[in-house]
Amino acid sequence: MGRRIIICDGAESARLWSRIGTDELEELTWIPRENETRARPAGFKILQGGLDEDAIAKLDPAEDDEFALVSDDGPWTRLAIRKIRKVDGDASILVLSDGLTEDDLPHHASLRRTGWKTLIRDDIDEEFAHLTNLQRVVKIRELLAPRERVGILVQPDPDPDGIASAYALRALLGRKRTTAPLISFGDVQRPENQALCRAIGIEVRVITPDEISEFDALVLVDVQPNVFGDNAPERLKNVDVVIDHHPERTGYEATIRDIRVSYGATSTIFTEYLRATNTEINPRLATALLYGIKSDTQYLGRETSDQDMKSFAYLHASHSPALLRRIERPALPITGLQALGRALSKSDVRDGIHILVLGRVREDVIPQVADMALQAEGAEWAVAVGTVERNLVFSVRNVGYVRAAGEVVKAVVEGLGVGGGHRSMAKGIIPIKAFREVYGRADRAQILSALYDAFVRAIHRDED
Ligand SMILES: [Mn+2]
Repeated sequence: MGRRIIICDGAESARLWSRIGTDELEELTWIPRENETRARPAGFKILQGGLDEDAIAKLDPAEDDEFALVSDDGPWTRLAIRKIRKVDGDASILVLSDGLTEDDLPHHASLRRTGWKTLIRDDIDEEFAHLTNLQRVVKIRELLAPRERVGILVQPDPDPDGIASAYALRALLGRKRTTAPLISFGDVQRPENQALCRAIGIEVRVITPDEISEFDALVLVDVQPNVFGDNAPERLKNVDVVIDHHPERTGYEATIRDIRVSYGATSTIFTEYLRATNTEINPRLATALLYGIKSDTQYLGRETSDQDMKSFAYLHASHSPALLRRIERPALPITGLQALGRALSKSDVRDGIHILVLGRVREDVIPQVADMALQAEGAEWAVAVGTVERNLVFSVRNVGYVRAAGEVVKAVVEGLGVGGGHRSMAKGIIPIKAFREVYGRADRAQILSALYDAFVRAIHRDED
């Protein structure tokens, strides 16, 4: 590695440089301004002969050496660049100046300019943001420390953002499941979310509204009391802490509330809390929060803030890819894979639609098969159908640049069942009885052809 030849214009520039700390690779020189002859900054040598090619040549710059010029003086800097170029026509030069812009400098291919303010301002703002978060956590800890049992309440059938946030809160409070259980009025339903709970070792305790009085403190994460409806227990009208990113609601009291509507995920708020307090984020916690942000923002898609991006990047460095894979691709039962094998042997892609009819399977197999089916060559739409209890349950995926999956599924189930979803993924349920009434039989061949026709119609509706 080459040296860095630092040339400072006057003692003040040199002192600024020494304040950021010097590196042993750096050759520190300065050129005194008038009346500065005795004020030698520590570690700096005078560039003997001043701004002159002979003086620069004496530094004996090698090919991989780099120069930095520190000055706010236009003529000084332009002269310095000219002299350096005389010694080395394609020298690399960094100009550090708050007073000069690119327009003040001659064109030189290997030249960059930046200023102290540019380098420091954002970091200062970030430090203040950390300080605000630190203060928040201090208040929350103060409030909850004397309480014996803290209930961390998430929404019924909590999503990854809620689960990860609750897990992070417990880490922040330094508590265990006995003194800070994760509670909900409804169990975790989706297989990925169950996999998340297993992976990080968190248990969601389903409680009845009456049981809420067992807790000495109540913290709501990723939810506000209003979603529990008018019949919610009285205790929910006055809670201790609310930390959320959904639009702020009224009609309840909270001693501390931290609601950040511009954030894509509550997990982002908790990542900031953890960073501000220098709390260790182990791979499990990092993975949970990363997955919380990823799923709430649909992989940093719509409604993602800068803060979500920053937290995601921060967590990415310490998350466990193996653990994330286990959450996102929960284990499939062998019977599910065998059903997939049978379905694949009868499948093809027609008009960009790939349908796999699985027969009777565990419900969580269906969305995973749909994900996989979209990988078939030529497929723009993938549909996986399974029989679960007395229903046909199907998951739909598309490539994203076609009609929204949610709309298509609504059209497919119209008059037969229920369904809906997002732009690129959706789910539908048709009772087998209703299917039979319309199509006569409910065998594989009939399901395949009926769904194929229904999807073609729904996808191309109002096209002509
Ligand atoms: Mn959320």
